[in-house]
Amino acid sequence: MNGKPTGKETSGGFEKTTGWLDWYAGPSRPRFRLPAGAVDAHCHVFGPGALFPYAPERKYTPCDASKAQLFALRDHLGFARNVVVQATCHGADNRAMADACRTSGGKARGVATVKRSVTDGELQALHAAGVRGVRFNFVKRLVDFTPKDELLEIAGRIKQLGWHVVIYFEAVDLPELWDFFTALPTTVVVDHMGRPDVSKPIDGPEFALFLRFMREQGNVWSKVSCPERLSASGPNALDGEQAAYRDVVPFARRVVEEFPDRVLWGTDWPHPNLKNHMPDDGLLVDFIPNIAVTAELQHKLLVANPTRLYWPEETR
Ligand code: 0GY
Repeated sequence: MNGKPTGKETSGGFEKTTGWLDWYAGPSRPRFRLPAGAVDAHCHVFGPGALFPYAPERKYTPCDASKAQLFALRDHLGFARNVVVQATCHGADNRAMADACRTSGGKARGVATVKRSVTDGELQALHAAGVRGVRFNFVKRLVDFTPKDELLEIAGRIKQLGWHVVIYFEAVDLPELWDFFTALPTTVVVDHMGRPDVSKPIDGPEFALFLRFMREQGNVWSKVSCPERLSASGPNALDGEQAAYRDVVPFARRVVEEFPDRVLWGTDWPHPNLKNHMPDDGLLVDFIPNIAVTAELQHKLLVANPTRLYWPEETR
């Protein structure tokens, strides 16, 4: 990519949501050298709409972001592999995500969205493509409610395949969702630390509940991703001492240091639903050493943990 805004015009008759920023086409080369085998464990592909149409029930229409563009970003940043997470704009139509995994030469695994009506054969086909998890989304601006008994039934079925459940929710909703989350029978991966409000104190009740959730539930992991989504202070470092997205640093660092074996990191490219600031993915990579401050923590976050979850056959 490197400055060439190729393929960003949404095609296939879909017009992208107004105000939505295009992803950053010329990311810098990170100063932080990722360890060998590093995995970008949270990213998406969007369409292209002409090939893989967006879901009728979607709440936003993104700009196209193809697998070729994702793989170019992977190589540019220095990641070895990707975990491609089904985004809500594709609903439960996993074709774009599965195609990216299937054609990645073993360099991508995926997380799908499925309905109760999914057949065992369809689950097997997703497994063969590289899918290792399902995503349950509770962010109200993104999805309509799916009954919890349907989700529990799906969780029970995908457990048989050795998959896990990825959950996405806002911090204020954790109390209401607690009983459901703690009933899930698989490994559970939380997107973006359960979206803490980083303007609130790190020792306040909201984030304390999230830490308690991870502490009490040994099967719960967290992505310490998306500073650009959570930050109010933004990408500009104040001076040489203070990092970009500095208000997110203590939250992410706390999670990494308390649960070093249950954390993952991802770019979240192509950054859906950002209207004020579109991050430079190279600078996002440079954020990592602020939250994982030793080589050992960085290796767990970027290599050992995602490999254990998504390529378990390599760690047996
Ligand atoms: C993310 C975050 C968002 C969107 C989605 O599937 C999605 O549409 O996850 C968001 O808008 O916060 O992780 O991509």
